[in-house]
Amino acid sequence: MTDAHHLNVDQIIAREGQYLAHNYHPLPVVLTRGEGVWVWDVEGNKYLDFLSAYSAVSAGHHHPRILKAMVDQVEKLGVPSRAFYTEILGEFAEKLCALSGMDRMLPMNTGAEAVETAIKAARRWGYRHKKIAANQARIIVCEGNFHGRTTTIVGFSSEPDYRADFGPFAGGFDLIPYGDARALEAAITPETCAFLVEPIQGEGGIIVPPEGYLKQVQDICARHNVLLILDEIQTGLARTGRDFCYQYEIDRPDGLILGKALGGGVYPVSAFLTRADVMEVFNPGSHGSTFGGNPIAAAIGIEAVRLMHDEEFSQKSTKIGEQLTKGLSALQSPLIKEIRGKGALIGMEIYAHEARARTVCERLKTKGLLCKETHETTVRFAPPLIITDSEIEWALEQIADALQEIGASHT
Ligand code: IF1
Repeated sequence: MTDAHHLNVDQIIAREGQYLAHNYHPLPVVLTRGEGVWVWDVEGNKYLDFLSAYSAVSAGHHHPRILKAMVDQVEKLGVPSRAFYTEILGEFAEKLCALSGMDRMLPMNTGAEAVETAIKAARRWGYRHKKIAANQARIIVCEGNFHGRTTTIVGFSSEPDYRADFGPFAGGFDLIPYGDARALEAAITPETCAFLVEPIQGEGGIIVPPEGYLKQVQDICARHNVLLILDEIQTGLARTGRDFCYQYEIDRPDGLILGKALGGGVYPVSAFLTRADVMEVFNPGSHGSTFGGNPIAAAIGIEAVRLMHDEEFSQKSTKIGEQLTKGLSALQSPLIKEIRGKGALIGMEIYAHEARARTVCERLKTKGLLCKETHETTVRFAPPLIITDSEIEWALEQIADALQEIGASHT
């Protein structure tokens, strides 16, 4: 067993290759420290984090208020399990319900667990309130969806790579095109209990639906007594310029799924929130999690929400989005097919015949900017919401140079 301090980058990467599953294809950089919007690799190179761990690090790395909340709590009480009450979990639940307008919250850890919780709640509500025949409940989802990696969830993914040879899958899901409200109405049957959808598809490529889509699907769901459940694991908590992305169009959904930034960039914290009549389907013993709702998670979640308001992350996110979109559009690069997104969740689509998004990310890494491709042609930009204007300007310069160099290498 070799101590990491005596291995060089290649040896560290090789060791991951030898002892870990190859379920990721990371950029060839070995990170060792993070502070605010900056991260450092083991060779001392500094990088601007333009991915924020897929929006989990909205508050930046190592935010002092998050760290203090975490340490203060863990020094008092860490993980007593839900076999007992704690004073802080109720405070966390009350805060999230007040923030979202939902009645009740069920705390979990990862996003996928909160999505699975929502699926269980919707189905049981379907049987016990909508009187759907036993085991016939159906949930409508969208092509291009990403809701996590469990076998239930990948069972309704439209992405072959996420599903291949992981079957047999749970049934009861119907796929419709994203952004098409009419397709939703056409797909609803008496057995439909819920419509599960992302307000903006993240992994799908930062796909923003047509204006008014959420309002339309909310009206359709209400008319057909179908629960509108929004997965805001990536779009939530100020990432798109509002506390929740749905607030651009509607008051509140019937169900809301949160994760990522709820954990302050240091801890897995997720939650499913919904109406009282839906959440009451859970009785003691019907659902749970060893770590779900532990005091450390609650303390971090409370501070993450406080921080979001105190540091005006939604306003910052809007400004970041405006500056980034304006700057990227001004590049007038022949490689850029489209710039899309909302707030600080931006996708830059590259013409497939010009370059792969991965090539752009690899070139940006050499310039000290870290971001990640999604699929072949989209580069995802999601910087921490504490980033400054000048840091964004610096990032835009690196992006301009990278696109210029890649373009030039073609001629
Ligand atoms: C990976 C990206 C992927 C999510 C939404 C649920 C989950 C996610 C909208 C599940 C998680 C992560 C997972 C990670 C990469 C990243 C991701 F879109 F954010 F980039 F994959 F699509 N709903 N997204 O985005 O939450 O269980 O991971 O906590 O799996 O590669 P989780």
